[in-house]
Amino acid sequence: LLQPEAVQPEVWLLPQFTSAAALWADLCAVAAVAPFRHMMTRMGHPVAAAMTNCGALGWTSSARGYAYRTVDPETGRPWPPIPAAWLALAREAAALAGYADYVPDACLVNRYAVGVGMGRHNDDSEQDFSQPIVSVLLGLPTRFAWWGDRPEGRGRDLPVQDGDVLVWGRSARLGFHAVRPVPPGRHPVCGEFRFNLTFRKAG
Ligand code: MD3
Ligand code: FE
Repeated sequence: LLQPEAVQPEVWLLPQFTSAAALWADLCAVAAVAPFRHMMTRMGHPVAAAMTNCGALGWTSSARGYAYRTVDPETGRPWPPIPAAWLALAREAAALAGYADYVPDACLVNRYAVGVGMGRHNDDSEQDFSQPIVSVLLGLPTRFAWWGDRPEGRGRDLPVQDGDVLVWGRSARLGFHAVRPVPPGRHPVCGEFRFNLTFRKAG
């Protein structure tokens, strides 16, 4: 359990806490029920990362804006449940970072092809900012960028790789962050992709 120097207090990195190999079967099962798709932004552009969800609530974006939904708008069915092993992993990581009895109700699964990243933003669509976000990094390595409360300048980079887990909350919960474009490569399990599982208490 580390607090990387590049980022602010209340950001915890658990290097090599899991692996894509350990979570891959569950990832395929989730994607079989709720396929990856490129959601639309309010501005009418497709989001570069492909996304799906599991859990009671799923994060969605459309021309009408962002929303957590109980039903997958693509299939008309509820999102699949969070796999038991994923929930245990997220709860264990949160506990190590000082959050007892973390109960996420949403898991956003992002899939990035080589060259794809995510622009600067903060995660503010949730109801309860007292609960942390747990992020599980799978597949190709990349760099996260972190600004904290003030989104100015280029931000500071944090290299991340398969199996790393990041927990952030409290004073860091509304911090601005981004994902740098994924460098070319091939991961033995994920191929030419990186995946990110983001656990939240959304409702
Ligand atoms: C915390 N997802 O879905 S967490 C998101 O790679 C999102 O898909 C990221 O941002 C992804 O809203 C993973 C974002 C993140 C990035 C850098 C950080 C959190 C950070 C740096 C320090 C602390
Ligand atoms: Fe985010």
